[in-house]
Amino acid sequence: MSTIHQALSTAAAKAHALSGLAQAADGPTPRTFWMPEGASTIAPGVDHTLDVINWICYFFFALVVLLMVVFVVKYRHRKGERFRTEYPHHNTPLEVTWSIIPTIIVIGIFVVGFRSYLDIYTAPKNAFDIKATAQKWAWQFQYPNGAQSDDLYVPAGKPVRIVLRSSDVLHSFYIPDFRVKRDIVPGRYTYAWFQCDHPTGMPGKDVRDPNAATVDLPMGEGQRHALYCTEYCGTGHSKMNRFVYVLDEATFAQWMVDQSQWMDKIPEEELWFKAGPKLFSRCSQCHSLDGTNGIGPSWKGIVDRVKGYDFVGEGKKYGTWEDYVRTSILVPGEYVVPPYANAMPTFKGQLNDKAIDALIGYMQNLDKLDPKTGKLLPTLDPQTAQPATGAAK
Ligand code: HEC
Ligand SMILES: [Cu+2]
Repeated sequence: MSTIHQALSTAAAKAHALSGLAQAADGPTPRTFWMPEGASTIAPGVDHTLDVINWICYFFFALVVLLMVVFVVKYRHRKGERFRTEYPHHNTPLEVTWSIIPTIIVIGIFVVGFRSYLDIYTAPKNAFDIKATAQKWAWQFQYPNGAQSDDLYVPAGKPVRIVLRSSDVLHSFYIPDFRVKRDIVPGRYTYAWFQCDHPTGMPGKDVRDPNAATVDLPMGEGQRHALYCTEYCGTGHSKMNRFVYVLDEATFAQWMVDQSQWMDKIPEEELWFKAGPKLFSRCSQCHSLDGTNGIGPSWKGIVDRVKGYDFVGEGKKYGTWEDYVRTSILVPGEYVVPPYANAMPTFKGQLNDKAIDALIGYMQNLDKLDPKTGKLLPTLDPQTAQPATGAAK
């Protein structure tokens, strides 16, 4: 299998190089009428297959329409004529021709398609593994050193294998610019792999245009790649939109280290406003701060509400309200707040004690946060969370 694969992919690479379809060394293949830009090593093969099939279709479309017009004119009914020709029943040479030629074409399509298929489905052995967990309605990416992120960050110039799992329903992992799409089935691991040789740089920096001031380039404008969930069978999959950032190897290594330690550098008492808003972005699809109830209850007034539960308090099931909140995050099904469904995913293994402390502090300080964005109020000093200059303490 692997030798066939190697032989075929070498052949494919040679064919692409010869036909000028090889990925340009200086950047992704540009966007075409049919396809977004092609930023992975398999993109040229996929696009080539599509082109071949398209051109065959154009050819036969033109042929059929042309013959139709010619026949309509040539064999049209003329006055006083009953039949212009004998009605033909059978024509062996013609039938053999229209069976053999399409068969050859279809086999050709199969060969071209199978070649890219093998490229797409067989991850190289030295691939860099990143775990992706899909859940209603978010992605969580985990890196070998324990770092986690909501957007996908990958190293440039080496194969990356994404190990996909779902913690609830079917999802589908899709990066159009990489021509990568794979379904995610609960209770099963699936893989997707790609290699992108062109760094996009960190968010907010565009390596291809260092002078570009804006972070929010429109999709397909080159700075970053869109990542979607394409399992459109529930209400929220269409909101699982994220970005892929491709970093050169040194930047990526540094990013992974920083990302795994981002909370360690923040002092305990500053966690709620320095880490809280970022952590809350993982809860905000379901919980609001402004009193609107969504998939889950709003956090407005959560501390008082929770303290009022009859199983919270000294000597009761949860000794303190913090205990209850902590359990809600790690074992959400243990107490399901009526009238809500048991729809919250567990964050066990994803949020450590420090992160949970940050969220508890966050809930205690909701009056200092913008209820719409979940960020610290702009009137407060971002370093101390105290009213900015001059205000009395
Ligand atoms: C997919 C939606 C969803 C996400 C994401 C989510 N939750 Fe929830 N959450 C719910 C639902 C639904 C409930 C109510 C049912 C229950 O108690 O399980 C709930 C309940 C809670 C409760 C109990 C509230 C109460 O009034 O008793 C806490 C605390 C909580 N969530 C914290 C979090 C935190 C912290 C995060 C982010 C790290 C988060 N949730 C992310 C859906 C979600
Ligand atoms: Cu999904």
